[in-house]
Amino acid sequence: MKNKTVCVVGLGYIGLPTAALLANNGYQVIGVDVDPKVVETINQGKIHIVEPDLDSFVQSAVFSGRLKAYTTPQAGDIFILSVPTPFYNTGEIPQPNLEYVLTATKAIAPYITTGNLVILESTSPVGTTTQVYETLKAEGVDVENIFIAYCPERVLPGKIMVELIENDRIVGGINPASTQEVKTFYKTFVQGKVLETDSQTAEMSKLVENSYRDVNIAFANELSLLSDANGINVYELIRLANHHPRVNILQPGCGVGGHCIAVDPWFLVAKNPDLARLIHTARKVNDFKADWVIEKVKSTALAFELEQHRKPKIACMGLAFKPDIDDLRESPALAIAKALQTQFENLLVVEPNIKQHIDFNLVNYNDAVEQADILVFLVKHKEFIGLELDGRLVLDFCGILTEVEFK
Ligand code: SAJ
Repeated sequence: MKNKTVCVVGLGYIGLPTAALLANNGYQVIGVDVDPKVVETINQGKIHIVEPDLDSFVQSAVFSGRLKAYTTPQAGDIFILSVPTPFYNTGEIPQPNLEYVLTATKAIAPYITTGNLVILESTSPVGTTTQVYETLKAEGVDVENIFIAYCPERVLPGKIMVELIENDRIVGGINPASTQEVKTFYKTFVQGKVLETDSQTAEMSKLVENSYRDVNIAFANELSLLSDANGINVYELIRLANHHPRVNILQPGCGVGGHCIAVDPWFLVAKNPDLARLIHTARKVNDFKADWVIEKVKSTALAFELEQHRKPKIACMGLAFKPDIDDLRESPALAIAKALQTQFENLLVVEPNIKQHIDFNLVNYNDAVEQADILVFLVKHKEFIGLELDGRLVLDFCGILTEVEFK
């Protein structure tokens, strides 16, 4: 199998690491991205995204001649689609946007020949692989004599190069022959188990994994509201409850962010709105948590003002969507800081993982601790742990004052 050529369409957080890994495993790889700057960067052996070890994988793949990037697809034996699947954020239930998947499918259609394997890796609503099949058929591809399958990725940003190799993978073909073909392919570079199913179950398993986390975090976030109303430390509460051998509650935060957990559950809700009631509610509970945080800061500031007869100086500690990263996509902390900036003059904003931000004059965390009247901890970055906070007015929305670990 390794003498084959793989065409990877979409060179983002999943496509580029996958392309580089395949090239380092002996495959000839064609990388495709619509952005000419991305293509140019990769062909220089460089990378356009932040991910540990990715640079050395890409460098060796490009310099060995096994990875070359283009702006349009080229002929190959295996085609991997790893393009974004965002959603249209209109109405009460956001709807999946399959434009990129279907455009990429049409783009590879002219290059597909008998015996080729087409794999969809993008997180997708149930039924999308069948849509890929239908689209290829409509484009004149002899779909009865090729293999088509879905294979979701489940890697953790920051550990992608390790998890792409070590994680178990789920593969599901549109028919048993496709499942076998795609399994044989992944087994050439994955050390984890490669588990077989059909394409619809594979699609749904990815959505279910991320919805499971969203629902569990929503439970924790709801507990944080109940605990606050009852004068209880929610982190202590969860730590104790998790000593039960069959209880494993995740941690509350200032909301749920990132481009996976906060997005994928909508694909289930959009498909079956009348049935996915718990998953829908979890999304709303997690989104509401950020609004609740804003109100909590405002009421604390008002109480301060009434007591001290001056407006407090407030510091927002952390902007990223989770600890120790520089990624601000869909970050509730960022949304909270933006909302507070409209209410409070001279808001101090701290994000140790980035140097500058268009909306804020970022300050050093030590300066913020020294200057602020109210410290609002939004993200549990390592820099904030163990800061001297005795006697300070602290609003802890991420467990900075308690020993808890985000899993
Ligand atoms: N969060 C909490 N409490 C927790 C854990 C997380 O509030 O106890 C929040 C985080 O602060 C963050 C959000 O949830 O805002 C998502 O963080 P995450 O670490 O759960 O997930 P991501 O988005 O970085 O990556 C996830 C990964 N899922 C995990 O189960 C850790 C990864 O395995 C998936 O492959 C990836 O989504 C994806 O591409 O779907």
